[in-house]
Amino acid sequence: MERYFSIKIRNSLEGKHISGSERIVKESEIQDTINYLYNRAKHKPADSINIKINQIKNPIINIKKTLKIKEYKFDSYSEANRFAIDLLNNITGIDKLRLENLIDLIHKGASSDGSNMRGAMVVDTKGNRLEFDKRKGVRTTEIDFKNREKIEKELIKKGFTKRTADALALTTKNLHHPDIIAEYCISDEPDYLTGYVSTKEFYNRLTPLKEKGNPKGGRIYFVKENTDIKNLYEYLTETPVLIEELDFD
Ligand code: PML
Repeated sequence: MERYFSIKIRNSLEGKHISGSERIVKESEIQDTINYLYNRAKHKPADSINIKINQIKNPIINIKKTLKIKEYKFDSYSEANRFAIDLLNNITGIDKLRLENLIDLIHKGASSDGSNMRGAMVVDTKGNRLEFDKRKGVRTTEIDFKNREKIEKELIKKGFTKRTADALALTTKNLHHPDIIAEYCISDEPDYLTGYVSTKEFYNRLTPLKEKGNPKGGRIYFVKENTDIKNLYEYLTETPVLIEELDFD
């Protein structure tokens, strides 16, 4: 049986993270994948490009379909956030003021020094934050599409972006966990204004969900009360997941 490898690329400038991505591929695809990722990375203003290749040892979970994409357009980011808060209030039961405060933190830089958290906040249905480290949060990794090229082409043909592909894969993995019931996300790219609220069934893509020019961004994972946080971290950071297809009605 062919072995699978995780390939992670990380670009930084003067010690500061700029961007990164990851792939899960068969051994025979490693060389092409590295070439592809390097060719993409070399146009960025980085002074360090780090490529890490590790054999996947944990059993891979295969998910048949992504969440279903639904699109919503708004006149302003405040209107979109009100919609997001209503949706999250319905699903989590957290009161709207608490949701507003949590979302506001993401828009202002949720780490203690006002910068972006590298990972996501984790919030239970009582509105309490559960991250082990509140400056860093938790990062979902070990995730890819089985046939990424085909999926990206399909998404781009329908007017979506490569960022959509990455975000859709990541949030599909998140929502597959029985304790995660919703996710809120805005990009940390100042001019990428589309964000999303995911639920167990839908990837609700909201435009604009942030103010133009704002370099702050991040994610909130909403979880059930009494979630085993250690088990959740293990799933998000160590369990490899491959997704097979997009789900379009
Ligand atoms: C989309 O285009 O569907 C939203 C993608 C959100 C991207 C978040 C990020 O930049 O990490």
